[in-house]
Amino acid sequence: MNIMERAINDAGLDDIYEKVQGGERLSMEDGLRLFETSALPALGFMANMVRERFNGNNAYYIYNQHVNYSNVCTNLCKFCAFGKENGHEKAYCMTIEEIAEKIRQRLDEPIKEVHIVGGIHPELPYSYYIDMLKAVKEVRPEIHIQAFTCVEIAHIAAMGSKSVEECLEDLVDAGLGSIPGGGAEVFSTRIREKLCPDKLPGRDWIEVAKTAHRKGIKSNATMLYGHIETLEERIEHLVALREAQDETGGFMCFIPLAFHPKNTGLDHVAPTSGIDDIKNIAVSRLMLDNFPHIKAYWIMLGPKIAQLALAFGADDLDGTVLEEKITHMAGAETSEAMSNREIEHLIKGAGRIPVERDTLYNVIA
Ligand code: V47
Repeated sequence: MNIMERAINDAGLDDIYEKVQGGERLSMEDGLRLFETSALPALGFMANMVRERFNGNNAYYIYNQHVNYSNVCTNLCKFCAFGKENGHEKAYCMTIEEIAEKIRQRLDEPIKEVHIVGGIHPELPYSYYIDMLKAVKEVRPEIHIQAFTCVEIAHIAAMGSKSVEECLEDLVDAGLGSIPGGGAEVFSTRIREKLCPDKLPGRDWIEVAKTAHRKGIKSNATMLYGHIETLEERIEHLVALREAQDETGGFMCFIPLAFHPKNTGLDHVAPTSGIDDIKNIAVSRLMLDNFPHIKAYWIMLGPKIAQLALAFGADDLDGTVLEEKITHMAGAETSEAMSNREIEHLIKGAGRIPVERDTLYNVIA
């Protein structure tokens, strides 16, 4: 028995280790035991095995830009500091020309992806979203647009009195490339009733994602952790994603999102601990045996925890991000952007190979 196997044995996790070695699927109960263990090196060793099985020594990043077109939102989720009621003094909504200008301003940078999300705006017409995508493509035809969470897509479809299928077809025709992972939060109805009763229910979020996948549109998935959710609810969320992925195979990447309490309706909640951040990465890697990538989103984790996460199951750091708003409104102290050089420095410091990718994980030569 080597030293890591001894640590796994001491933690009483041999049966899980056997499954991990054999590529066998972990049960909900296994997942719970992994969250409950304090044997972090043992957990990390197993998560790293799976990480290297999927992605070797590579750690991915992307040169991307974020655009948050509007913070007007009818959902007003308790955990969110970004969304504002229509008419609120801090509410804003960019015009199509302002969005195009954001893209134009960075034409001299080798940006590969624009990540566009906003709130659930009660008035913007269907044409706004279509015109936005067209305008971005007109300014920068080669850019990949990753836009609109599953929650926004359900809303946009409703605004246009279209089915989700029809809406997705129109969005793709206008330039949509893929769908980001936001809006998933925690699928539990208990959590949604307490924190975001007006938001698209969890099962509908999954339906929109699966509909997109069936149309050949790839997407990501997230889980917002560190507020009032139980460990069981986290595991149920992961298993629901795993089942959806079994059906469609359309998810590229899972991103555990660390809750930031400042300026939210949950500002009494303590920020997540480094240990919990790392556990979420490792347990996700072990439970989501059909997801190719696990992302450590440095904006929410901070660069140091994100770097550590590369040894505990994560293989992706997201990217330059340029102008993030959602986490910064909730008190994030990270910078709003990082250069490729800084990201590569973090990755090399973790003993991994930095690999610049596009949205669909094609390697940029
Ligand atoms: O859906 C809201 C979360 C999400 C807070 O797909 C908060 O690659 C922490 O989904 N503290 C939007 N999180 C961001 C997102 C994302 C980010 C980066 C990459 C990708 C991807 C997706 O942010 C929301 C919500 O779950 N959020 N408020 C908060 N106070």
